[in-house]
Amino acid sequence: MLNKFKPTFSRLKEIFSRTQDASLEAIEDTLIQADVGIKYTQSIMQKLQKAKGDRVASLRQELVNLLSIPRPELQDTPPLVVMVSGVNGSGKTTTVAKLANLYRRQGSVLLASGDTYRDAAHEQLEIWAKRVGVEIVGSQKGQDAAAVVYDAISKAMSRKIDSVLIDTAGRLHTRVDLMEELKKMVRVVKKLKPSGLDYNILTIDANLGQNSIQQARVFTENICINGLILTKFDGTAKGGAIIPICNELHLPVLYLTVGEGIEDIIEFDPQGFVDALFD
Ligand SMILES: Nc1nc2c(ncn2[C@@H]2O[C@H](COP(=O)(O)OP(=O)(O)O)[C@@H](O)[C@H]2O)c(=O)[nH]1
Ligand SMILES: [Mg+2]
Repeated sequence: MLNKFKPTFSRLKEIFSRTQDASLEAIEDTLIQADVGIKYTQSIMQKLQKAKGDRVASLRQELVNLLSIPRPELQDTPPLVVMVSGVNGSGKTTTVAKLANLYRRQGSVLLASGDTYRDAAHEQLEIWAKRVGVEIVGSQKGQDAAAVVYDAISKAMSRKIDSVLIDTAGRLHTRVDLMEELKKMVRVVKKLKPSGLDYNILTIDANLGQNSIQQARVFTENICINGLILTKFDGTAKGGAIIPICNELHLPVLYLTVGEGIEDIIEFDPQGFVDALFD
């Protein structure tokens, strides 16, 4: 995994390379510049002021602690159902394709085209489905997205497909009707699979930094999101916001995405992440 990090988030790494002189001021500057935010920077600095021994080692340990939020426990009731939601352009469709490519290595995958708002949304997902080599339950613009979810899960159950990945329409948190649609999609999953969604994922564009937290809250308050994927991590210098984001939302980061290609997704591991920032 470390190698995969190397060509990416160069800007964040550049910021963290400044901790090498390890003065408290340099560390504090680094954290603020990386968008760790005042609250978490202060709590880290307090720990470091008390810490004995290697200061950078203490910093690394503190970062790992802050990033270690438990992942959802999965029930073994196939099919595995994953839904991906988030605001427009946050990378939902691309992320669904990347996940499909990962899951395909473990079993059969069915995509559900739950974006019934945008023109050609289905076509975009279909191109990915072909490229990855998985099946897709399509939709037409204006169709009820919950009906698409119903069709996909029924099909997966009757054909014993291992996992269903649901793409959704981008929505601003302020659109109440669209939030209701997401809730309905969650309910439909429960109708067919009483344990509900296994992963209810929110994609967050890492370039937004801490500004994403308010938007994200509206999703987490409406539908029980149980994991985050931070997208576009390749281009951001605000990647330190991962700390306030996951701690304020009390949600684990499951993956980072680091490019537009199908392989540009990294399973998130706190220790590996912190090691990559410093090495
Ligand atoms: N650099 C970069 N671009 C990405 C990443 N993920 C998605 N994108 C791009 O962001 C744009 C929006 O992605 P899309 O999946 O269509 O977003 P959606 O509207 O949420 O479905 C597209 O141009 C993607 O290629 C990423 O990890 N890194
Ligand atoms: Mg999309």
